[in-house]
Amino acid sequence: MKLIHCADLHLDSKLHTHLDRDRAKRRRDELLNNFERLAEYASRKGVEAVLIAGDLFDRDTVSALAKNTVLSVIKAHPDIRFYYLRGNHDTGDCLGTKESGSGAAPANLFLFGNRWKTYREGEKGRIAITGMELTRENSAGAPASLRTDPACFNIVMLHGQETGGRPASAEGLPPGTAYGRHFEQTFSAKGEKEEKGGGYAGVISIPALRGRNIDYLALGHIHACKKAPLDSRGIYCYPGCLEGRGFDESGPRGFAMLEIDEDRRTMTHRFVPFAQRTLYAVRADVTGCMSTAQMKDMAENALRAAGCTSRDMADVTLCGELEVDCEKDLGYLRTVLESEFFFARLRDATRLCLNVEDYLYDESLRGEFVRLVMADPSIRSQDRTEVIRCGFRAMDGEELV
Ligand SMILES: [Mn+2]
Repeated sequence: MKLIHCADLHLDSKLHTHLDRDRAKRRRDELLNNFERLAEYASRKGVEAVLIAGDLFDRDTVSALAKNTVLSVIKAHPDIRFYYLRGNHDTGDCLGTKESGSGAAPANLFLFGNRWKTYREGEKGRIAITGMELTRENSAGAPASLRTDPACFNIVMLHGQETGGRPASAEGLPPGTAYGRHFEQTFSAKGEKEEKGGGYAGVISIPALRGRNIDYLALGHIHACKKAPLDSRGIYCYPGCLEGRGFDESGPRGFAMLEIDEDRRTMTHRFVPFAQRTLYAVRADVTGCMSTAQMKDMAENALRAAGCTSRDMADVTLCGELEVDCEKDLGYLRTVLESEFFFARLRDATRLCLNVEDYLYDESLRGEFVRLVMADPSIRSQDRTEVIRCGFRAMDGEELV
């Protein structure tokens, strides 16, 4: 039996941080459309169940468009069961299925509550999907109250921050996937956002979930993909968000595809990149470049090497050392990159270098200027390179930027 495990779709995110109004709306629509694409992909591949491990929506008040679209996608795929466990961002009745008069939830939508609930899947009913929505009250006691049948293939769904787990294994993850130190950084950046945007984010103790017959712990909350061993029987996985929203979510994004053999209680598990646009944060070393044109080549090469295409979003930081008399126009470079990608951001972290010896015996105006600046006690030594750069620009008739 094939299943998809996704999480953190954050539908209806505002997305105003980097994007202007029109592009933010377009990205919001793309995020929503992803859910439709996901269901169609599932249908095409013969997937029978889709696990949504929380934060399907970015907040409790969901637009009518998002709510209606999600419900109609679920109804349009009656052959797929959708298991939706809410996270810390979508704690309310986001789909409105509990309101009176709004019609019952679709028959193929299965929800969870603040106590463990188990659904049976598979031809023989031997795949058990168990989940609990964590709250301040139930979080600590959740592992101890979990009951599983050791004869089943046990999937357990939870949304929250893991503690006490092992480092991620690189196996099965796409190149560039964050784990280890970078992964932690990704989370702490995200953690701050969760504080502002979401409600209580549960804590999931990995050690407390060992030895509980779990074959697959399907988690949500951390936006970078992570897969690691749980115990001798099972693994745990955060599939990451389905589509990156900010540059702290750069790199491939998607979901986990599971194929379970019910009789043998075995599983294959792989990451499927699925984002419509990917965010790429690259550093381009422009050491030795003497012109904007050369820096543009370096920036484009760095983006191309990372896999960035014109559909994607680029964040370029120029780094390295530049000669003080090089020609560098960030405004032009930014305009070029903006025209090449859906979104581009450019930052300058280069350092200027100046070889005074090159000018010691230079009989030009530049040589005389360098010698004057170097000998002037009123100019602080750390400002000299910048003063010389400005002087050179003035001599070339360029604007002083
Ligand atoms: Mn969350």
